[in-house]
Amino acid sequence: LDRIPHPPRRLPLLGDVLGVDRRTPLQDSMRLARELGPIFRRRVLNREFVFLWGAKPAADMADETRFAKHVGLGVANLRPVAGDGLFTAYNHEPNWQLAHDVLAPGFSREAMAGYHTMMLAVAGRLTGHWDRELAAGRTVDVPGDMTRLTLETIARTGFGHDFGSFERDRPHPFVTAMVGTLAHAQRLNSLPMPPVLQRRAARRNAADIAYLDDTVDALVAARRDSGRGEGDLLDRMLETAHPVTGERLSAENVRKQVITFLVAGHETTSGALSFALYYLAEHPEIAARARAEVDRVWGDTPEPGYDQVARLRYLRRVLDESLRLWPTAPAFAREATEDTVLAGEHPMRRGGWALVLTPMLHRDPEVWGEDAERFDPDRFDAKAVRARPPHTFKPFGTGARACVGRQFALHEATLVLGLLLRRYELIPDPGYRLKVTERLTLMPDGLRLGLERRKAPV
Ligand code: MNH
Repeated sequence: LDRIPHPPRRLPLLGDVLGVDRRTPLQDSMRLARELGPIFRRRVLNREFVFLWGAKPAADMADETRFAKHVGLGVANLRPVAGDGLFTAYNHEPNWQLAHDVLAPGFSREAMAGYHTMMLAVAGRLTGHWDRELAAGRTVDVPGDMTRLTLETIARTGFGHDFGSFERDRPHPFVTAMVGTLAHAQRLNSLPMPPVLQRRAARRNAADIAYLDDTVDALVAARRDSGRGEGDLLDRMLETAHPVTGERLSAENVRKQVITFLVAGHETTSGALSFALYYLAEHPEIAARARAEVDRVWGDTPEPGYDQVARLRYLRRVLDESLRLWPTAPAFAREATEDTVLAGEHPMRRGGWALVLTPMLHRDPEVWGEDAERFDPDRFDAKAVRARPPHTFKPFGTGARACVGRQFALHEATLVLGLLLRRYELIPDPGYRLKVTERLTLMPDGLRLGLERRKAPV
């Protein structure tokens, strides 16, 4: 550990807290990464954390025979919210394997094709809303509207539920409570707060969790009363027995899974869509190329089919490139499952762990070149991808505990970006400078875009 660099001015007791801001732990770590190099440590109070982002150590940590997911920091802080749900479960908890085996088929190709029509219906509510904003001469609230969209999408496809987000001016209380718990989990890792504030925050957090639990309990009770839904995730959670053991998810675990999917299933996708729209508006030539592809692949069909989304190759690269620069779940933790040496250099004890800083891994100049900060979707054309070493692009984490919702998120986001490009020209606000807010996930703060209806196609 001693050989790993840390910030030069370390305070007694408090640790490495100079120049850090409770609201931007990730961007502070990115700054430190640039100063200290591919592997470094930070101390907060008496706790020492190792961060890494160099392509070599990060790729080594992807080795599933020596490393596994570590439930720590932000993820561990979410245990009171999401319990032993898929995202926050410890590797050894039996409910992880059980829920994984029962729920993974909910993300198969067939299942996804079934969600497609529901995704289209929700996207129609977004364009309806944007048409009205445009008619009223207003700009649109990108992160707010993307959050409405992705929450309604996961609620509908997962649980047959409608939060009415587009009919509300303010976010649904479920979103407010969820954002509250995420921000709380993030604050717990950073600078200590005075006890009075700590107690107040803990009370608020308990109330937020109670609200999430109550909302979900009502949703589940309604389903139990009404019988089967449309073959969605909730049906799966309530009815499917494990293919081998015959075991089912307990009622308490179902509650934690529903919360997990409602939270994990929308916040990150909303950020990914928002960043992609930011870059598309900033780069009209890239937007024009993506739009031409949509016109070519979709023609004038009013409703693109499931397969027509996967064929938007260039638009997918736009999305990948956005997730490269701003992976909206910006870090994941890995622990050694045996005594080992990381990247041939750093001895690690079994159970020792480190945080992989994805936005910096995605900017390592040795992999991405000296212009790594530049937005360029062609980095993801097939030839460039083949030329890169493995494990250098990790927006969805790695290994057995990687994101189960990956295809879901990519399908939803590509579909929606295609629909928006086909319908509107995006007009950036010349005064806007990208500002990233953090609440465990990332979001472009205050991004508003002007719209113009396209004249020619649909
Ligand atoms: Mn998702 C795990 C990123 C969309 C449900 N997700 C992860 C991890 C990352 C991640 C990173 C691994 C975290 C870790 O190692 O600790 N997820 C994303 C991103 C998007 C996303 C960047 C969108 C873009 N995720 C979604 C969607 C869903 C979802 C959509 C559900 C519909 N994610 C999950 C679940 C897990 C997860 C559940 C935990 C999987 C497991 O551990 O078995």
